Amino acid sequence: MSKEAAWNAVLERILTLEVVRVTERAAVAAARLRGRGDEKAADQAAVDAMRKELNRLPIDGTVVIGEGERDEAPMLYIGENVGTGGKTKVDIALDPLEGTTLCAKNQPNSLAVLAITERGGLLNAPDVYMDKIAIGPGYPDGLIDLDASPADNILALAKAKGVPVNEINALIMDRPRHAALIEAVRATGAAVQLITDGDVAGIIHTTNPDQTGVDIYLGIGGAPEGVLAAAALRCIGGQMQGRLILDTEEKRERARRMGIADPNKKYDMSEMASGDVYFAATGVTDGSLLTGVRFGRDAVTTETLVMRSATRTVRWVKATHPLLRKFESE
Ligand code: VTB
Ligand code: MG
Ligand code: MG
Repeated sequence: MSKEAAWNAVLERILTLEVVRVTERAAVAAARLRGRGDEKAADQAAVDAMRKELNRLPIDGTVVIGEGERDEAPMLYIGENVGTGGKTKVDIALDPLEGTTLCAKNQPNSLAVLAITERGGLLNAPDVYMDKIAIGPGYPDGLIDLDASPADNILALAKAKGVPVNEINALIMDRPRHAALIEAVRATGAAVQLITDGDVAGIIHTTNPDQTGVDIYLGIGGAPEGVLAAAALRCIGGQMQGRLILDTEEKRERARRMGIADPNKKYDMSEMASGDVYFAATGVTDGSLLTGVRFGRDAVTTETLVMRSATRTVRWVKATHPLLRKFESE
């Protein structure tokens, strides 16, 4: 093995823990502003913190899913270069505070989220809506399909799981745009669990139904969040499809500029996130998968889910941070 290849092999392993620092720091920053009713302040704190820590990573990184275009987002904008540089050229998808409203109201499942993969490995999605469907691992390929009816998907899932349909629980965001979808799922006999926000967490929940009670995710949410969720599922396993909702000429034009030729394309998980994907999510508020940040007398504790697709290793990193100052320093 050449020296460079050997270093890259080491780096690949180190990166798993390095990414944890990034989401931990963003989560702690946001958590300090939990429950204050100020989405913007919490989001900004998470963005600042994530950026500082990202810029310490020994990578030549480009943000491809970020906080928006350069003119509308001063930091972590799409195209921003992060890291200390070097030969490890990667693309990054991030959401320093996924579920800003959840954080502002101190409700479950807001997360600090980051995904890293090789250059070109992430769908460069514009910030529009995406229609999504996802299930966890252990089912035959192609069991669910975005173009099948909700009833067909639910019935196929119940059959494959070997349970009556009324034991299937579908997670859907509570939005007027989902009225027909919710009705169609309920008509099968399945249960619908409504969430106000946070479909990255929602989709990850499908990967562990015994713990979360969620069998399937359906519905329309943010496209950036869709790419992040696909990156997570690439690591844990599961199935996901998404389709951008490009319902105006302006959106189609924005998508074209980002390299999307077919506005109606149905993307599967690997078309949204390919290569060796690293994914980390730290809980900001408590959730069914991750405990949120705790501010104790002598230490801050965090819980992070970190995974790598090449090895399929899934780690839960519970960290105690006695040195509170480290989160304030440059
Ligand atoms: C979606 C969803 C996110 O915000 O972007 C949602 O993907 C916004 O949806 O997880 P609406 O425009 O319908 O409010 C989240 O729930 C939180 O960022
Ligand atoms: Mg955000
Ligand atoms: Mg978000």
